[in-house]
Amino acid sequence: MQDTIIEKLQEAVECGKMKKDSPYPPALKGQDGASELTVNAIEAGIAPADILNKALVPAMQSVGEKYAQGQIFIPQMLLSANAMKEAMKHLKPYFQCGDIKRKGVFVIGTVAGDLHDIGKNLTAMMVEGAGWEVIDLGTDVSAAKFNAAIDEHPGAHCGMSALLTTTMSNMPAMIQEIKSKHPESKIIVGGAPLSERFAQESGADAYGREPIDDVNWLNSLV
Ligand code: B12
Repeated sequence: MQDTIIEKLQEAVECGKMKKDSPYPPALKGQDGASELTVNAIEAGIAPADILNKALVPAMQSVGEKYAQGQIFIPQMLLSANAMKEAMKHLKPYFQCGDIKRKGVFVIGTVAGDLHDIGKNLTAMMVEGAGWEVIDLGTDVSAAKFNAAIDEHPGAHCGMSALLTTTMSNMPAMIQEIKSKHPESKIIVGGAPLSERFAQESGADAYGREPIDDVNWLNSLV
């Protein structure tokens, strides 16, 4: 019974079924979505940490890998992330009371001067789905804002996104400013115009072409 609910919840998140009345995907019309299945799981006595770690995290891991391999595209990844968020709404109280432990804190933002946030948002949702607490600073974020967020969450790691060749050039100085105040915080950079080589030359600890790269890198730090 418990295994069936976990399996169904994982499937609902993977295929982006948010709620029973959600029209997508048509094949699951009228069936419970991530929201109802999470409630069922809690009522069936499944530990909230197991709901997260045995259903939601594997579902989002699979979604991230399928996206990186070109088997699914941005709209499907967004639907899965939204289904995951529906499930997370019911788990929130258990995070707050400490029943579910997060892996750590990840601070993310789009770099100063840059307003593009679609890739950054996707990355934030995937990292949250992997069991991290995400502090999303939004767009046009300065190094000072990153530093203030790390002050509040000591030991947090950072992610920076840039979509413009003009704003990616702000990254090296921002990374230096953050590293000089918080040498213990690791920084990953991503965004369409970036490359592994640029990340290395900027002083970042890692480069992520896809959100799943960020998830795997963060998990390797735990
Ligand atoms: C949508 C868009 C906009 C929207 C942004 C809306 C929003 N809320 O984000 C608006 C209309 C606001 C906009 C404005 C501008 N834009 Co624009 N925009 C685009 C567009 C069409 C799509 C970008 C996008 O969202 N892609 C989809 C996402 C999912 O991809 P992504 O961000 O790369 O993210 C993926 C990865 O890179 C990775 N990733 C991203 N961030 C991170 C972070 C980490 C840590 C990790 C691990 C991974 C990761 O994960 C994602 C999933 O794979 C691109 C063209 C294109 N085809 O890319 C132009 C584009 C980026 N824009 C461009 C330009 C020039 C501008 C403007 C300067 C236009 C103008 N003259 O005003 C302004 C700049 C405004 C500003 N100050 O930022 C140029 C940039 C050229 C360049 N070489 O710098 C592009 C390439 C268009 C072009 N061909 O000329 N834009």
